Amino acid sequence: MKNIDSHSHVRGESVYLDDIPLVEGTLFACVFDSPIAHGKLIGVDTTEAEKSEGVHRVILATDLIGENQIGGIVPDEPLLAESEVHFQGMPIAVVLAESEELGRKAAKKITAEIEPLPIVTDPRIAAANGDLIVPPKKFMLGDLNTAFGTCEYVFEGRTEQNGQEHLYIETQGAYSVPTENSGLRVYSSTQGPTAVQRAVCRVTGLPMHQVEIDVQRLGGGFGGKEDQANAWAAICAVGTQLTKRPVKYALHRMEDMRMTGKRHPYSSDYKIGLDKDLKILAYEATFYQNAGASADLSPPVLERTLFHCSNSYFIPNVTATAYSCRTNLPPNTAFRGFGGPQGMFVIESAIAKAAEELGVPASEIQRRNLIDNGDEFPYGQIAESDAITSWEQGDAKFDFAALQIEADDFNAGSKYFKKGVAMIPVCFGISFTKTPMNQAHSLVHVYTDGSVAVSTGAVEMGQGVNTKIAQVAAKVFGVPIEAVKVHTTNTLRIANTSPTAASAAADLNGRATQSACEAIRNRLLDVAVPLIEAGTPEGVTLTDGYVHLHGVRTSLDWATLIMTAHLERVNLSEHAHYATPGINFDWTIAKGHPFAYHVYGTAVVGVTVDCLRGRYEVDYVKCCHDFGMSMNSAVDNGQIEGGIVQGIGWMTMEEVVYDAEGKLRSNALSTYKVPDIHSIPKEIAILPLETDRENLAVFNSKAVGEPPLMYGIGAYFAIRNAIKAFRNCSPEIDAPFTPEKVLMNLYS
Ligand code: MTE
Ligand code: LUZ
Ligand code: MOS
Repeated sequence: MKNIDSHSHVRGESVYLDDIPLVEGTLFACVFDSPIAHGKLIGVDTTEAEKSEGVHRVILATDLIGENQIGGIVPDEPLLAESEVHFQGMPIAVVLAESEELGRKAAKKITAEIEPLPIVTDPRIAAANGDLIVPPKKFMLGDLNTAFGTCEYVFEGRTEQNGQEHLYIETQGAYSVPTENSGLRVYSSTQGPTAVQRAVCRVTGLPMHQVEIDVQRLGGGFGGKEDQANAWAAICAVGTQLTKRPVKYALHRMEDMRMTGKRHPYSSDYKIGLDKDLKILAYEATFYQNAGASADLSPPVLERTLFHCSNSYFIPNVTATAYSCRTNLPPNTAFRGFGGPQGMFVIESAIAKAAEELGVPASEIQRRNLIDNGDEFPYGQIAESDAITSWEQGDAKFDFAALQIEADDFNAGSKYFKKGVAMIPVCFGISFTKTPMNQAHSLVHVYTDGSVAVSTGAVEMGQGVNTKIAQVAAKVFGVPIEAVKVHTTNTLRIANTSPTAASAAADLNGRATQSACEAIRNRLLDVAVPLIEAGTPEGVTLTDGYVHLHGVRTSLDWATLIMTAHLERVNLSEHAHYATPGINFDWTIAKGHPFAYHVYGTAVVGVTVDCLRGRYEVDYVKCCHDFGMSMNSAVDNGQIEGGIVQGIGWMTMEEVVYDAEGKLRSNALSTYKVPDIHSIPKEIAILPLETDRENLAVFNSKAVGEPPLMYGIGAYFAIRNAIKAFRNCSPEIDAPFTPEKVLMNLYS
């Protein structure tokens, strides 16, 4: 089944924030942001801006009626700078003008007097200065020190990983409209309507019942709108509160790139110990996360780095320590994988290094250490593992050894083009690691014509969650998908939402929808029983728009059943709640069972490097991926393809560059290169892993949003292997592998 949005997308009829018709009197906001990464804010001069054509008013921190604070986890993030600026791009003032253009013109006329303070952009320097966002976090399993003593081989090293710009096609934005008695309706391009509602309430001082947040869909979020949509909605809301007029702000691309945070760069140390059979006995990792100037979501991102520090491997003795380091960069934030990819990259680096030193293929070490059923993760959860099955089924289908031989043969006959192959197993935990976030609601109405309206807390951002939710309702009611409409995500219909994140939106909101629909269905079956003279509901089902008895279609159709139920005064609406059972985590001992389940997979990545130019192509990514039982393979395969390409982009060509002054140099699409149609893998092959294990996913269809991104890590090591095929060397592990870096490694 196709994504239900396909038709309106290709016709340009899908509604995004910028398509919402404007109310008369709308003002347009534009932010004046800090030109300096760190300093004391002495004064802001807005006189010229206020005199500028079309300007209605300029807002400063001192104008706020509520609190000047939007930090969701740690209260360390003012909406508008008050006494200090912490990063280039930090909002200082907001111009409200009669048009977008006039607002931007006026914002340029604002000046700020800032007394410079020292700028730190390196997380290790921040850590050395003791400038941490939260106290360090640690995971421990077994006894590391004793274990290292028993190892045959021990290797140590350091890795660097850079950030990643989300580059959602739709930039950040919001539109705030006054409602009666000082209320607000805010349209926001957010993954977290409730997060936006909280931020708006905090800065305006309004109670949450006065503020409605509405989200139709996003032109992509990728984690960048889990928390960082809040500021723009808060700015619009403050504007409306102070002027009683609607206020809109849709960021330009360069504003968005400059002012918003990205994936966290990490600098990490590792130490890995193996026995003579290449079993990893001990692993120590220390992660320095570059958090940026305020906490944002850095603490849970840091935690997920620890949760995934051993990727798909069982290692009996692990100590992993993670530091969230405060620097003068825009606050870094959620990005597909949420710190997991960063943790996995380091263990993969350690394995690559060990393999290189020992002169064995990395795949030998990878294969021998895959986590098995009953093994323990460093955080105490016991694995129900498909790591080995995904490797074996992938091998049976794609023949990993043959792919390596093919590359070796090619390399033997080619001087300036070299092929590299790398394996990348992936294991990703599904659930918010903060247990209370794993809950959702669904509101289902069946109207008297038989059509069905569903509202949930899930936000559609291209990942197809609305399609899956419509499928759930259509399946439970036995009606065609066209009979179901999934409505906007709205805080008046669905309260206290968790953000659409952690790949869990379809699971949480889908299961809430399933139980709402089942409650209505059970009432409908009671209505149907006497009509079809069934005696009991036993054997009565709803399928294909008809009531069936023991699988045989009766003459009672869906529309008649609904009308009859209504006339009998049976409730045709339901509001259901779902909370993932059986999960918990205790940070005082750093142990628990945080994940409903894990998603497993194994990919093989092949690349060809042009050793004269440093350029490369990804020839293929072939994966055996654990979907559980996919409820929509078109949507799920799309997620795999998109995730892989995004992961490869992060590992290869995408390069976020800040200079020593904390200024973003890669601040536009001319200086920040993302994969395009020419640089995507020539082949992506997806083999569904066949298992029939029960899990907590909706209809056993496992979460798919984030895990495939990590297959992209294979591209990094495949390129590294190709370089090593050209020249006997040991390239530093410093991602991304841009063509420039490849060229340097080929010749220096
Ligand atoms: N796919 C598209 N097209 N656009 C997106 O913004 N976000 C990803 C993933 N796939 C994203 C996407 C991220 S970061 C997450 S957490 C999941 O979708 C969220 O949606 P889900 O929980 O419904 O999988
Ligand atoms: N967001 C979050 C996430 O708040 N908690 C998580 O565990 C998480 N995991 C992945 C992506 N976003
Ligand atoms: Mo995704 S990083 O959980 O929004």
